[in-house]
Amino acid sequence: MAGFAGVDFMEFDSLLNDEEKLVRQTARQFVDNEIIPIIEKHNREATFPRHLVPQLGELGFFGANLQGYGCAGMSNVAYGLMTQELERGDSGLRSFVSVQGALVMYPIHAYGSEAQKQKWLPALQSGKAIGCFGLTEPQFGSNPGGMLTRAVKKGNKYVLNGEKMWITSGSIADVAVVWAKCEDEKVRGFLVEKGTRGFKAWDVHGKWSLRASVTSGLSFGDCEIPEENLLPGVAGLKGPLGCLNQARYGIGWGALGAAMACYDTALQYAKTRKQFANKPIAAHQLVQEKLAWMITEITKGQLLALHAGRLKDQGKVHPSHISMLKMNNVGIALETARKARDILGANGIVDDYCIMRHMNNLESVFTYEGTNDIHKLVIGERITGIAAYV
Ligand code: TGC
Ligand code: FAD
Repeated sequence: MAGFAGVDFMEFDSLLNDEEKLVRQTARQFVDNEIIPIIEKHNREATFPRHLVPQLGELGFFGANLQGYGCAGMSNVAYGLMTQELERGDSGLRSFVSVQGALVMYPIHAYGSEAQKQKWLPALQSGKAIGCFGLTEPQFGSNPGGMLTRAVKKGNKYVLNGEKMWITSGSIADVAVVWAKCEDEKVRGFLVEKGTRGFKAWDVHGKWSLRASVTSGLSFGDCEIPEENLLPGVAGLKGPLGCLNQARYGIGWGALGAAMACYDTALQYAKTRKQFANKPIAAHQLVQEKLAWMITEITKGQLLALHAGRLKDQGKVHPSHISMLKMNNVGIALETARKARDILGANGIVDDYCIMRHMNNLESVFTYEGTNDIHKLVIGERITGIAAYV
């Protein structure tokens, strides 16, 4: 079967260089050959396709836009095109790659000691080690500054107590980047290794979204963390929020991949499904309106992502730009999935087609990494100078 040909209504590809196209092609083939054939089974059985982790490492997809320590050092645009293709396969796979690179490798790279970088970055890059990022708590999601998890210094150790919730890859992680408040009320990051006494991880079951991804709760009961496992380079909420910029950027591209998969499926279906006068449903104006809406929003989303990526490569991107990217592209992807599901009629609800899986996944993507409304408030704060969270 021919692989995915891409969605390019307005010569978007003319804006990409050869390296960017090559990275996209590599990710595209990987998704077509390794993810699409197995993903519905994993989604149905709620299992994470862990066997793909070493291959993702070999392809250089973990921490792909970081420099050194075995990382691929690709541009942010190439990185974005890679996450776009992965999410065309499944948001869960893209999520795994986002967490590993943007939320675990990035903080070690940006805030870690040289010893921490040497110990963890090559292992995480290759997929020999898996990481997770613990910021959210049962009572504090959108407002992580309220966190209850505490780290108290005792001699050359920190004693960690608290709970984290909704943590991607939590129970399969070798290392957890955990954010906790210290005695000076500042938030700091700790590398909590698997097997640390008092550290427990369990999985969330019954999810109707991101079923091919591991989502966990973590608890810390008097966990003794050696002081060399503190991330020394940052104190304050800007530490974890700085990591979120990296991950939200990848999601902004990734959501386009899910939207493209839904649009492409709906377009092919509409051209062959016949109703009334033996005409394909694509011949009806109301169906064309939906398809025209989708391709317009995907095209606008591509241009937004590309511009944010170019700004990021030049060191000029602002967190509020990334909020706009994440908010807009996830929003239009979810709406694309809903319209595409409608075009498939009853066939849209079964997993012979990818649409309902993407739609359900995108409900999580809409919420995590800052809910859609939180990103509106970030943009509102940037343009008015007034924070409206409280
Ligand atoms: P606020 O007072 O505004 O800021 C505190 C300090 O942080 C700085 N800051 C940032 N720094 C870097 N990047 C950003 N995006 C930043 N936003 C703020 C700020 O300058 C300040 O620094 P300083 O030096 O003055 O202390 O903080 P606030 O408590 O009012 O919160 C603002 C708000 C609501 C925007 C923030 O809390 C927020 O973004 N909330 C959403 C939480 C969230 O996104 N959680 C995600 C958890 S991880 C996840 O979901 C992973 S999903 C996994 C996957 O991809 O599969
Ligand atoms: P809440 O903060 O309770 O928000 C509920 C509703 O209230 C939302 O509509 C929100 O927009 C609205 N709201 C909140 N505050 C305001 C306000 N000031 N003004 C207006 N409306 C407001 N977290 C991690 O730390 N690591 C992970 O790896 C991770 N992975 C995840 C994986 C999945 C599958 C999911 C679903 C979540 C994951 N999360 C992770 C958690 C995620 O970041 C949070 O769910 C998210 O930040 C929202 O928090 P909440 O669910 O507590 O919702």
